[in-house]
Amino acid sequence: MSKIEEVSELTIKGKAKLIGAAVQGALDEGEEALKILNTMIAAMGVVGEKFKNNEIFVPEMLIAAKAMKKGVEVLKPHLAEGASGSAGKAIIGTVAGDLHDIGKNLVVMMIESAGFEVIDLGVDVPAEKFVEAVRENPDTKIVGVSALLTTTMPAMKATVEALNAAEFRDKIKVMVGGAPINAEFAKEIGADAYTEDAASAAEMAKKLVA
Ligand code: B1M
Repeated sequence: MSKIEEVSELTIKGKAKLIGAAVQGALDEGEEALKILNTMIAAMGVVGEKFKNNEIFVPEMLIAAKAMKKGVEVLKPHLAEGASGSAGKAIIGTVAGDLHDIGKNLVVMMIESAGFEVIDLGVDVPAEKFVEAVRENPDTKIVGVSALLTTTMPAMKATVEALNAAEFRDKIKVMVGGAPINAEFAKEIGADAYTEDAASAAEMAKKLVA
């Protein structure tokens, strides 16, 4: 089995203690960091399918997520350059009722690497907290909102609506993303941009503040 296949298997099985060495091994074998990351994302897709088919349950999803986080820690220096903060300030969080943070963390990492200073509000963030965070940081240029559940899409709508109603709206750009979100939904709720993945979120953030 190649190291990259091992990374996939260890993610699916949730082997957090072993995955770091496998990721390092894949890097040492010359695999691209982005390919290793995409392998882990695909493995999480397998985990999601298994959950959907009742082959595994929430605890197994959780340990797979822990393994992926460990793997990403090893990859991080190879994916993201040092943050400079020179591109401006970005505030990012996962909406109220939603605890998924792996995708959001990748967005944070890539946007930091694109030169932004990022304030990460974490998960389960109420709409008002996004608004307050911008008020506390009036130099904010980008607000990124993530949602992973169809059931938390209304919370994303409420968050974007709260931001749209705030006095600072013309000073920020609102970006949204996450597996159930698409460009049409983003437009419908009044966000400025939707992107499919973390790398394109960073590209878009740069474009929006240019
Ligand atoms: Co959850 N979960 N989960 N889960 N979970 C999904 C999302 C699900 C699709 C699994 C399935 O059924 N196939 C399903 C949602 C179904 C739906 O909504 N229709 C689901 C469910 C149902 C649930 C619970 C309700 C299960 C339950 O309790 N019965 C529950 C909800 C808890 C809650 O949030 N209130 C739950 C819980 C969990 C865990 C806590 C156990 C764990 C999360 C741990 C964590 O994040 N710390 C978990 C996991 C791991 C998953 C799967 C398996 C993996 C998610 C993931 O990290 N993917 C997931 C299945 C799947 O995704 N295929 C699943 C990898 C990650 C890199 O991708 O987050 O999509 P993603 O991020 C991408 C893009 O979406 C994008 O960029 C990233 C890639 O570059 N992106 C943005 C994300 N945010 C962005 C923001 C942007 C731009 C792009 O701009 C701001």
